[in-house]
Amino acid sequence: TNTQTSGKDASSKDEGDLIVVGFSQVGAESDWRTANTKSFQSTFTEEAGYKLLFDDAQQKQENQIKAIRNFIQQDVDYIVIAPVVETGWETVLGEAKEAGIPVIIVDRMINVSDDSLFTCWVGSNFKQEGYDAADWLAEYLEKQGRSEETINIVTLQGTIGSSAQIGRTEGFAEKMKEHPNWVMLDRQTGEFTQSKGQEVMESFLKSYDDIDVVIAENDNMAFGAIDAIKAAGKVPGKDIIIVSFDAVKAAFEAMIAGDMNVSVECNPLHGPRVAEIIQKLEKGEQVEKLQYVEEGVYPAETAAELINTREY
Ligand code: GZL
Repeated sequence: TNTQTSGKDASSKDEGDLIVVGFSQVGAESDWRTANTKSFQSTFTEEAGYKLLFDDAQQKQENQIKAIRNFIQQDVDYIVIAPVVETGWETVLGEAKEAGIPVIIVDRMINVSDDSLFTCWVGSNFKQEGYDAADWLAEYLEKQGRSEETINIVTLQGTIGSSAQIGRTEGFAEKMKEHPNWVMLDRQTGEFTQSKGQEVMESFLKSYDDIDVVIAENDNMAFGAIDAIKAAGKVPGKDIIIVSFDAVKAAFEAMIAGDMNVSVECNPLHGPRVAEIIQKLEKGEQVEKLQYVEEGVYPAETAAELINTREY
């Protein structure tokens, strides 16, 4: 009879049976990113049959490329990438293809000429999020009887060249054409971080004394803007409307406090979605190339009732 020689109980897997997943994560710049990382770490466990190799690139593409090369060296079974920006991936993805390692893109998108360089992508429709933010603002101003008034807007952009920044900026800009009374005073990147968001908002407040709306392309930059607005003696959520993206728990707290007016959801819980894709690929099944997740818009009046339903 073949007795269990490894000393492990029958349920635990030998190293060899685990599916090895190399995950190149953007960084740890925001609450959204933290939730996204937790989603992967809680999904790709040994109990579930995986070995997760995790790399935090500190928002630098060259670190992501190094990590991907490392995963290729280790001959992982799958490479998952949350790309910090859309361009500059052809070479390293060509190396992964050469090595016969499937690549799954998650969250932001990549811009490549040859889409055989990745198996599939799962993430958000960032342009739609930009549209949703503009539509919410139009409705809010209408309710305030300010549809014809000149509305001065500034935008705290995300990391320039990331799909989230491109989509949100372009989506909002397209909708602005429907509102000739809306003026975009300035747009500058706050790198999706709270500290940079505060710094840029401080400079906007010094340059413009009549800002009506801040579009913050993520909640952490909105939190920084809120602090800067308070420090300037103005009331966020009232003197200056705060429109944000991500809808993380702290955004619901800010809306309950009256500091933020709306947050457009961007769902970070991609771990289970990527695991489902890998399980299909393991069985040799086809997977859809582009997989968009559903999202909502959360205005302040919904915050109190919804905050306890939020997972992140
Ligand atoms: C969006 C994601 C963005 C979030 C930011 O899917 O790429 O990156 O909106 C995060 O909070 O930094």
